Amino acid sequence: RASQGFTVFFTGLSGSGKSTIANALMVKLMEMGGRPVTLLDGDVVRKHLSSELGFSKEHRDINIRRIGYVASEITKNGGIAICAPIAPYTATRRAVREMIEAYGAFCEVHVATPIEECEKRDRKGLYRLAREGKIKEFTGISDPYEAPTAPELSVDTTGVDVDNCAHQVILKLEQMGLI
Ligand code: GGZ
Repeated sequence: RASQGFTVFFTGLSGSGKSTIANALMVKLMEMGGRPVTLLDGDVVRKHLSSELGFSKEHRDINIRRIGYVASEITKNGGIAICAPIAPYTATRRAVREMIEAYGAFCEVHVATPIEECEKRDRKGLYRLAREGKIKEFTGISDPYEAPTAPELSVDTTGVDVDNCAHQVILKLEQMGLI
């Protein structure tokens, strides 16, 4: 059904461009009107829903399941949820997919910007701190990132502007019959 709810779930390294693309996508979807759009961004969720959690595998999994639960409720009620956490573990992403597909569609988008590029940008200085050992368990440096093998879409932000990436997501959603 064209009016069913759905979730766009971005996954990728810190600094890969998830939040920026997610924001641009939110604006585009809001402009189209119709369903309400809710953005569940990584840092915002950590501030409001997961402030007690750290970055162990266990805590990351709890964080992602919380995001998945909220997104599944939004999806159930016919809305659009856009999630943008790192979500480094395949099994946890699969669990979230199953939770959401019970109520609507799930579009996983791998923001596959290579770590070299993310580290070169280092917009928040976190890669440097991770290299210096001042941040432990940092994804891609001292903690795993299991890249998705079959995402609905993969985008690389190297040398490509945000708007182009968000547009690729829009085209995919059209192709999936969701918008
Ligand atoms: C990864 C970390 C870490 C560690 C703090 N590893 O670029 P950012 O800053 O704004 O986004 C990252 C964010 C990751 O939170 P998520 O909730 O998306 O992670 S997960 O899905 O794994 O639960 C980064 C910052 O928090 N950050 N320490 N050790 N990223």
